Amino acid sequence: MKSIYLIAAASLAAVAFVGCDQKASTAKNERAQNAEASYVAPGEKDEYYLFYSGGHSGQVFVAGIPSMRHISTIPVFAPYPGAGYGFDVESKKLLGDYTWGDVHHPGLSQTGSEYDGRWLFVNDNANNRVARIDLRDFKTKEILGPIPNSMGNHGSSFVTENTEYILVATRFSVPLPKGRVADPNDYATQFNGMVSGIKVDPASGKMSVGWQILTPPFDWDLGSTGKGPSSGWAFWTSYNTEMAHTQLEANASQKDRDLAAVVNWRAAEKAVADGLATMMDGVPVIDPVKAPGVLYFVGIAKSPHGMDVDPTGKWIVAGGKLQPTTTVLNFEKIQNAITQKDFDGDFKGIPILKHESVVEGEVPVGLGPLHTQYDGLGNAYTSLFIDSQVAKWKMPPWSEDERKDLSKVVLDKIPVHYSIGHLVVAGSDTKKPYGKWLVAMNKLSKGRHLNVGPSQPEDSQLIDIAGAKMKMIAEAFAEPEPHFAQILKADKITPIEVYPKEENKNPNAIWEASQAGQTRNGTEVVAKMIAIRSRFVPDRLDAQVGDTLTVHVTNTEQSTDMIHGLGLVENNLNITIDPGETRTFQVKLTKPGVFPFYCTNFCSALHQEMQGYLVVQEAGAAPPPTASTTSTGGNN
Ligand code: RUQ
Ligand code: CUA
Repeated sequence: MKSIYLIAAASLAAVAFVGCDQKASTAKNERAQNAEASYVAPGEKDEYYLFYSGGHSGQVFVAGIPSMRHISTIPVFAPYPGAGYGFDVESKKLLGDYTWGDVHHPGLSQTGSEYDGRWLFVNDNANNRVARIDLRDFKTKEILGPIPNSMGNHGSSFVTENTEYILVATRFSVPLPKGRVADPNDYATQFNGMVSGIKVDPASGKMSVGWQILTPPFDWDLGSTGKGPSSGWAFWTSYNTEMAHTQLEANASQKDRDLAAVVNWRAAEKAVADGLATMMDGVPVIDPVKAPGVLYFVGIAKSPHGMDVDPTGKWIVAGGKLQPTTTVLNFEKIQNAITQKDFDGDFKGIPILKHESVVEGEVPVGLGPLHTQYDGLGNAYTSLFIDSQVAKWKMPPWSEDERKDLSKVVLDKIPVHYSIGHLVVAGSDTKKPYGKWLVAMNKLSKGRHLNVGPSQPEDSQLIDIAGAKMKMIAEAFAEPEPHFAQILKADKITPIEVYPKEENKNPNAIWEASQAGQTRNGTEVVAKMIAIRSRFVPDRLDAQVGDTLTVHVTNTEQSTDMIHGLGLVENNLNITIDPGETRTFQVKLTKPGVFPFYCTNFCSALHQEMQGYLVVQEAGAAPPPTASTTSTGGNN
């Protein structure tokens, strides 16, 4: 959530008021019913996965719906010793020089505008990256970035209808290419934003920067991709059409409308193919003034935030956080305005579609509308940050009567606790939402959980949207800091439980104790090790100060949940190795001594006995033995 101080100030009184109210959110007679609705009995399983972003924790959290139990943490942009992430060679390489990220908007891969259960993409607002998590094993497989010519990757990760691209837009504008310095006083002429198409290989999921579209220095906010009639298009809101570079809370809120971007990403692809792009930092960059048809603007309600395409692909809804309405754009009208050149002038050469010609209506949903989700039954659900409510309203087509007074299409409101940011309806961004459940992700949730000191726990709430009236069902803690989430039906995927031995193509994998041991080449000491219940083979390593020790550990188990860890005392190292997996760690040895290593992941009754020693002699000591296999393999 961006700092929206104006709103925060305006809402402070209301928040303080409800904050003192200790009453439950549900009536007493409903509680048993509600408890049952979210109850997943011991031994039973949830029906949906909830993947929610971990904000500045840099991680992704997985919960079950309807129980709302947190069931897993997927480390992405930050080390996580619990999964041994960020300590072994492979995951260190993924993280590069960074130890944190700011995860905002997870996006599930799609085929034909439906979730295909292959990957989850997440953005890093802080270090301009996109990561790909494989849903086969729930692990981060790739981190792309920092993306060239791109600063503040907030407006992503928006997946196109067949996962052709992850579309991303910049939150911050800077002088480009990166590294060029210009005076912020020359913001309007020297700074630029960018929309990028991150290409996804359909077979492997591998990402690469496909092309970029140069934009004026607005702060691009949230976006959404088209489908059906709007196939091939994408939409982003912006704030700071004023092009302010100081005190944005006031200076970027001057105009009554801000400009949203209407992007034809297929036209962008074509512009590059037609040679209309110029290379900048290795990426073909399109100047939309020289490639007409790629980018249009349209004015929408002041300081907007969310921009969400509905399941039919006909309507695009923007939330105007400083205006109590959502703006509903009609894609058919957008097409007509483009063909008829029905423009309201231009901004730096980019045509502005005439607002009146493309807007279907502005729905008075309440104060501080941020994000909109859909149930696929013609209803929209908008989070109201200031009102701390979710508003349910009817999507077009509207009757004559409703058009005259759009307050009539607002069907229901439910209080949430408290200031809601994002909300998610199961499958909302697909052509066939699952509906049924809505999760509200709230901020400033003071007093909702046991008092744990100044860091007040955040809060998410499960709302039943199956009936005419929304029903508050359950509440759960959300790790900081949830922004957006995706809900996937559990039966859409079948994650593996072990890595099949025959799939392990790691050249350093070993499966027999007889292959285990260490070798030395100058100051390079390389060991191949087996981890199996409940021993390491070898369980003694020998080296000396100044050596670089590389250890390839293979967990030769093929049974579910037989994970081993390897923590090396006083060397800041902990890896975990899943069944059938080979992981490599490397340490530069700087101090002499005998350093125990031990299994950090409980694996058996003799887990505690799973340990060994690294003997590090002083530099120049008599060369240590080259191999020291002390026991043979096999199960206990
Ligand atoms: S933003 S709510 Cu990325 Cu809406 Cu935070
Ligand atoms: Cu292996 Cu604990």
